[in-house]
Amino acid sequence: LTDRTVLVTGGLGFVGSHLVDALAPENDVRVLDNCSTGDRAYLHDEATLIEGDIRESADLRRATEGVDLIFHQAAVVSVERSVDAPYETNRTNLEASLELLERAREEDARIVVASSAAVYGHPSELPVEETTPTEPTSPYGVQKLALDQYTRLYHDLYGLETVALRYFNIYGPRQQGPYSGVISTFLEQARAGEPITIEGDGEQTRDFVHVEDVVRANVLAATTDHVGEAFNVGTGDRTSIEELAEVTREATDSSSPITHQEPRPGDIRHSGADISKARRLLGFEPRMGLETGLEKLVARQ
Ligand code: UD2
Repeated sequence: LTDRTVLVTGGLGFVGSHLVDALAPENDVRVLDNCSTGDRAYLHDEATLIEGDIRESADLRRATEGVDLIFHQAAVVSVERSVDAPYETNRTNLEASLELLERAREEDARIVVASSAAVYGHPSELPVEETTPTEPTSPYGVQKLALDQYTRLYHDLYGLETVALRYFNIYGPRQQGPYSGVISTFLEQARAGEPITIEGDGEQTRDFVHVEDVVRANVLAATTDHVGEAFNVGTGDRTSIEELAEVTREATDSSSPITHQEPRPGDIRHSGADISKARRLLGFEPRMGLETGLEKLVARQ
């Protein structure tokens, strides 16, 4: 991908900042971020920061003027937060996102949006295909599903080049904060010698995908002919939370005890992607297995 005028919303965040790092050397990259959970230190020195909020029309307009490609990564990325505040999180995750789709339509820009495995809720089959019924169990999942469907609709109704990427459980450097995902939580606990807190019996499973693989999926989505589509972005492998706790303890040489707490209300039991569609149509192939990914993560901090 070269010589494009690109907007990355949430470009100071976990996925967004890695995406900006990949694009900034060869493209004209703008970042729209409200610096709430993102970090200015992650801004690539060839990228331009527009400090603003996707919920503000004027900020959206400023950020999208003249762009030909948009990666929409800004969101309130938390299932729990959405359960506490469905209306407030909807403003960002759906309403502002819909306005961004409108702006993409005005600019005739391709838009790649971050959807989520949360759209499937408790999946009715495993691994999950894109055609598996969607029945989210949280406001977050409903918001992402509506965005995902609007993304397709903007292609079908208006001919806009759109792609939705249904992220499974992403991990990697720069994932931080109270809602940051189990891998970064376990790593922090193991390093601090504090108990590693498994919620429930630990037999629940997830498909953990490294952020570098997610970045590559986004770049492929930016050039694919298969627009108006949604793709699962995972690895196809599932790991239990119990196993994750043990592997993390070993990788960090930690003596932290592994403890069990109450399960998370409404927690999804098993989640795993069938990535054949992304393989076939995008040419997506995950490169980083969980053990290598964890070792890299441990080594760099
Ligand atoms: C959901 C989505 C994911 C992404 C994310 C955004 C699914 C299957 N996944 O992730 O795609 O959108 O939301 O937030 O819907 N856990 C512990 N101990 C801890 C922390 C977590 O045992 O200290 C467990 C937790 O109960 C769950 C698993 O680890 O069973 C994963 O939790 P998570 O918060 O990392 O992500 P998850 O699956 O809710």
